[in-house]
Amino acid sequence: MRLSWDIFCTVIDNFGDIGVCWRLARQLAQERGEPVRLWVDDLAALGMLQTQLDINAATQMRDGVEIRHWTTPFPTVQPYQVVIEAFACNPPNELLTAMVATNPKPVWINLDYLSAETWVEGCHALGSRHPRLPLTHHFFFPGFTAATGGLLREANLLSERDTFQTQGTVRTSWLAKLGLSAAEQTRPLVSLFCYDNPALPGLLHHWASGAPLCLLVTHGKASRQVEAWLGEPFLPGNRLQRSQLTLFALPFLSQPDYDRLLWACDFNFIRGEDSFVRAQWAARPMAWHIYPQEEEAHLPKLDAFLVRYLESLPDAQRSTLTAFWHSWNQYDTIDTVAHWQVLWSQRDELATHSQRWCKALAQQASLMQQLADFATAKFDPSG
Ligand code: TRH
Repeated sequence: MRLSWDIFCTVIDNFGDIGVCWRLARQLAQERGEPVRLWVDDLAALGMLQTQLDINAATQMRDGVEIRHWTTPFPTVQPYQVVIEAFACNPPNELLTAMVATNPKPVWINLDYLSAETWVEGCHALGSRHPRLPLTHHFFFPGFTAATGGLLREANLLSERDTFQTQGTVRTSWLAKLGLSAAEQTRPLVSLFCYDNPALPGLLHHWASGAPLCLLVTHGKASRQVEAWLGEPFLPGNRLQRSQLTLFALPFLSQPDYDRLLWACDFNFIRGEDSFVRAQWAARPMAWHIYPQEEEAHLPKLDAFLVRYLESLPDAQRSTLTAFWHSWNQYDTIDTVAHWQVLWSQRDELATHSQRWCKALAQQASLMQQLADFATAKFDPSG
């Protein structure tokens, strides 16, 4: 069935909310060829991901998606057949009123945050009646198991990654465009995307005093921390050397180029939600800096993922990765380096594991496909 989609996104902070929404919107438009309107309250944040965006335009088409600035009061529009509110952002009342008046009624879905916790399976796809209006909204949870909504994955993502990773010249020329010399490309490459992390200086110091390594530092919080450690300007395009450690300051990359960065590196530090998923599709070892929440509510979420992710590994590697992820997320300035050393000595086994994990995840239908199947099943053409 052909559908049309309204996606609502408020930008809380960082790039994760809009990163997920923009990726989903593009995939729906490009792979299903269906009308998609993306309503976002902060066009500047989307402008970081889509550099051609006119951040002053109320309406514009980009990559097959109609991008609308979500303003108050909300304009009069006819709702599309599926209304997705990302991360419980509350669609405007004017739209809800229009949904009530629309026949057949749109399918209303709350796309939630990603979590590996087991309760997610019990809540995925449940409906909840609006307290006043004759509308039901459905909770849709991304996840890692068949009882969840799966993960965003474009149809050609893994074949493009394979070409990049196996045909040496594709990777080589992409890294050369980034500014890496042929010699630098042969060194272990590590990408860094993280929140403020007091454990980072110790790692930088360790890398500088160890074997050659190239650190590709993403623009923003990561590059600012590296700059503070270096004690000199570290601006996009800069390359600085500290003993054996080469540090590259990256510009903010497009989402497709950020994927290539993950595919190119031997190890990826990632954070939040979207880069965390993309690192799993990169099939390379990774360390996740989970989005910190009050009262450490994020730590059980971290462990829930570790349990699933490491289930098939022997005890030794399981405890290696767990120890490093814990120390990285608990800002342990003493043990992080020691745990890294053990982890790095097991990087080949961890690389094999990342590939196995990625293959297993790819058996699931993508989040977009599952959303489309769900919306089709819920849409009642008779009203
Ligand atoms: O930016 P984040 O920290 O987003 C977070 C999380 O999503 C968190 O769960 C949420 O509650 C909070 O936002 C509000 O990390 P995340 O999720 O990885 O999103 C980053 C996006 O930015 C992702 O789509 C990848 C993209 N990106 C680029 O396109 N280019 C880049 O150079 C970099 C570093 C990232």
